[in-house]
Amino acid sequence: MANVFDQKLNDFMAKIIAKNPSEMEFHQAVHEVAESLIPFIEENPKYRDAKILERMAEPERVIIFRVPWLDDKGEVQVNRGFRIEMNSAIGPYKGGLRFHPTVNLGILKFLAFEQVLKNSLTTLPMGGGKGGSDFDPKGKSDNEVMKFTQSFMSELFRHIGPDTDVPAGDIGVGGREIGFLFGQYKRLRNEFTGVLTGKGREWGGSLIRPEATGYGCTYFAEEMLKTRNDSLKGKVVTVSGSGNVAQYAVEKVTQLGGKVVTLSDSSGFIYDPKGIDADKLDYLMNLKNIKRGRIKEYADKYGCEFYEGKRPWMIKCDVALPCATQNEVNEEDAKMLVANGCYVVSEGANMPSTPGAIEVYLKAKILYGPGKAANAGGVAVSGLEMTQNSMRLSWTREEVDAKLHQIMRDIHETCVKYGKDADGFINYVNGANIGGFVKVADAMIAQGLV
Ligand code: NDP
Ligand code: 2IT
Repeated sequence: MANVFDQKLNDFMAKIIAKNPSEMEFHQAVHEVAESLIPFIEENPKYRDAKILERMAEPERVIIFRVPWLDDKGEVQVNRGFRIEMNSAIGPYKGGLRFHPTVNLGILKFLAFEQVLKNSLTTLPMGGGKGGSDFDPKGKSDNEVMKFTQSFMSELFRHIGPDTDVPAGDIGVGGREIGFLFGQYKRLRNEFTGVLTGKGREWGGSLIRPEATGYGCTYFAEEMLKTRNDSLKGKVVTVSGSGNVAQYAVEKVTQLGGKVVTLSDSSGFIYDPKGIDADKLDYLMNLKNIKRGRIKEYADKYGCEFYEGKRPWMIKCDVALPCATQNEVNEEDAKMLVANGCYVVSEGANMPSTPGAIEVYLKAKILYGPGKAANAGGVAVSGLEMTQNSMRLSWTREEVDAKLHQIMRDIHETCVKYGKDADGFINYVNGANIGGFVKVADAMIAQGLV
């Protein structure tokens, strides 16, 4: 039987690759999902006959546009802007904007494809989308970031809206950028609406949205540990990245009694064996969010080791939380993690593990929570921000955090429901892919050929 599925997977992927040449990350994301789904679809032929997987791999709409702007020297700069409107079967397109020099069509299509399943897993009514630009915010002044962002929104505004498409942040897009984007949208449309999430709390933002992805990823790790009557208390945790997701993962792990010993950025990682406590986290937040400095400065300040150009997976740990970017854990790294005793991987980033790394986790039967389940807390609280905007009221921190925690428990339940193997091992990859797929697929069938 396995051979029949392999053949179908190969045929399906050959078409995806031919149709989307050189979009490697998109191929990778689709392959991982198709591998889980093809056996399920064969058992449920209504999905096969309606060609749901083929339809889901084709964006509903792709918008690509020019973003010209003037830098501080008065020189003209030109970037490229994108918005992938992937799937609106269960709600308006929803997903972040990424500003990073590596951004291209294939990366945004992988992110948008994953977003559709992730948003479905949250239990909230959100379709999937993603966008961004090859603009590099690093080394730019606030004025340059504002100029670029205003130009970006001057085109994007005609494609989005609170009931159509609701962007948010991702790599390189945080509170500052969302503020500039919102201001420009409001100016162009002359309306104050919940068109973006991750807004400031004085102007329609939800409490806990900044914390949500990191907290959610940690709650998901805790839920996985519970299945083995275990918890984060006393665990040594390695975290990569030092941006929004990493910062709040550190905070929540520490609150739950774990000890985080690493952080990284694109220049290398720091190893602080004593643990990153609340005071050190305050320093880090100021360094990264205000000063916009490099992680090495943490090592200089606290007298610990900085490993230039390296990733933290060589450090012995119980739990690893990759919170930086795609493909940051390769097969070698995964082997090193497992050999050093790591038995929990909960992904704050999107697709941080390569297919080879995932194979290592599954073979070793460790607790592995893939990004579309483990990092869904961010978009879940974005969904809660949309709800609060529609009601024109705001919930307290405690209310939002309780809802986030419950959503992460529900996502875990869904993964168990669809991912439990005959021997009791929970394959969260299958669980998240199938669990996310069913609701979207049923909605697509109900809505006819659209
Ligand atoms: P930030 O921009 O706040 O931080 C990104 C961090 O990752 C920085 O430390 C950055 O280092 C590092 N990083 C980025 N690109 C690379 C690279 N190519 N190689 C090495 N390090 C890199 O982004 P977020 O924290 O918001 O996002 C991190 C991950 O989490 C991404 O995969 C994102 O898609 C995912 N995610 C984010 C959500 C959110 O709500 N923000 C929700 C769900 C997932 P440097 O500064 O040196 O570039
Ligand atoms: O990848 C993601 O889920 C995000 N960057 C958050 C998207 C959102 O709409 O909050």
